[in-house]
Amino acid sequence: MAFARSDSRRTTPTAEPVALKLLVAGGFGVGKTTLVGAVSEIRPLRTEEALSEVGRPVDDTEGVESKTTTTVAMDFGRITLKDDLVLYLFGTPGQDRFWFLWDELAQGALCAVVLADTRRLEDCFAAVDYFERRGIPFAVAVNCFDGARLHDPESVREALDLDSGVPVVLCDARERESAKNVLITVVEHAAKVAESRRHPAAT
Ligand SMILES: Nc1nc2c(ncn2[C@@H]2O[C@H](COP(=O)(O)OP(=O)(O)O)[C@@H](O)[C@H]2O)c(=O)[nH]1
Ligand SMILES: [Mg+2]
Repeated sequence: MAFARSDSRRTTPTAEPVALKLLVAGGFGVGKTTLVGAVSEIRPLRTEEALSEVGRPVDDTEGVESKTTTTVAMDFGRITLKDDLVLYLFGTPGQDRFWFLWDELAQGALCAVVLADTRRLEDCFAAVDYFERRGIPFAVAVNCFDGARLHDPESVREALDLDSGVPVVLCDARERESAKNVLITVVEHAAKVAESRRHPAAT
């Protein structure tokens, strides 16, 4: 599991925080970069590149027409959830042609957030499938874009054919508190999953 202390030789239980790695995944233009930027305490490292004319036919911007940059490698941010818990956020690249980066990014990840846009729900199928297959605990966060028809979490769960234990929450990726709430939800879920894996009989 992904946790590390800055000095593992330290024996006294001082306030060295546990650092966890969390992935933020989902389709192109769903709000991954926005979410990482909204919660990060450090200036998020972004590797955005202007959408090139070459990429235009494959980068489907329908519904996000104002989007002029795209993440080619990843977003990176950090948030202290509690004094003793720091999350390192890695936004995955949303386009299929960057799939080769996912396995590298997923190394050591405790859990993941799959961002979904109900106008293009199918865009997150691949991410859901990826985390299910690898047994990485995840939550689905529906980014409620203005004008998007509001769906209740249960219908999203049904449409994505999610296990009943997978949290589905609504969020606004631009709002720090909303985005933070998503992160807390998924970390708590991951803790529950880890616990049930340690004690399978108890669940
Ligand atoms: N109205 C609205 N726009 C959003 C929201 N989240 C993201 N956006 C916009 O949608 C576009 C795509 O977001 P971005 O974070 O770059 O998507 P990414 O490709 O998943 O990283 C950007 O222009 C954002 O400003 C939201 O909750 N509401
Ligand atoms: Mg992005």
